[in-house]
Amino acid sequence: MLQQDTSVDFSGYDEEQVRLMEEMCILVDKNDKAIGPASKKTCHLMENINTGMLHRAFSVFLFNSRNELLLQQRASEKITFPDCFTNTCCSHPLFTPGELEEADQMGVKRAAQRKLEHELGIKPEQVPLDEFKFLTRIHYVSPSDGQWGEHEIDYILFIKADVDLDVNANEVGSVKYVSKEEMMRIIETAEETGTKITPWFKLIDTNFLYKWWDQLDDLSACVDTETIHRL
Ligand code: DMA
Ligand code: MN
Repeated sequence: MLQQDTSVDFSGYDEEQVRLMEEMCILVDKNDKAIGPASKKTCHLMENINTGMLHRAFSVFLFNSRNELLLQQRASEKITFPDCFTNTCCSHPLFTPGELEEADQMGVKRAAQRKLEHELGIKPEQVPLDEFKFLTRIHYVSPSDGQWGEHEIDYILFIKADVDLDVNANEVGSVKYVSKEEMMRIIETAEETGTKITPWFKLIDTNFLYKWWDQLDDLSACVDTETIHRL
């Protein structure tokens, strides 16, 4: 099952994004038990995903004090799902002691804080670790193109914070705050407007987003730390 990549032709891809493919992600089993490290490249090759390889990820949804969601459009440089619109920030906890920590989902919260700064320039003090609300986990698989794809257990983190942005153009093409009604409209009209949406964001939108959005000021009823939703 722990099949490694042999040779991958990275010609034509962005040099910085190719470098980030060397990051060490956390392989997990279907119950989200950590079973070892593997490079981001290894984890995202369809040839490995097709054998069942699965890794841990997170998706942050950041809302401002007007309850608007910060959307991002992924940069054209991204190797998976370029130019797609998605939630505020997504990535992977790394195979390090700090980001492997499972108590209170501290590992994924640390990774979220790290990537909000890397992708969007948000300073850690504007998104304190104890302000992240872990809601639940989803397990999904989705090809990106022929060679690359996702197969993840994705931790959903909500945070309410008014933040200053300094967008990293290698990661993010554009950003936009949207109200719930604007979000629904973007999704409804995506086909006619040619707006590409990431598969995980579509799944979360369809299954959970609006009921959670209605309870932003008290999310306690939305927390489900036990279930891994297979979508
Ligand atoms: C991976 O996101 C995580 C999910 C939930 C799809 P990504 O491709 O944006 O990761 P990274 O920013 O590390 O490239
Ligand atoms: Mn992934």
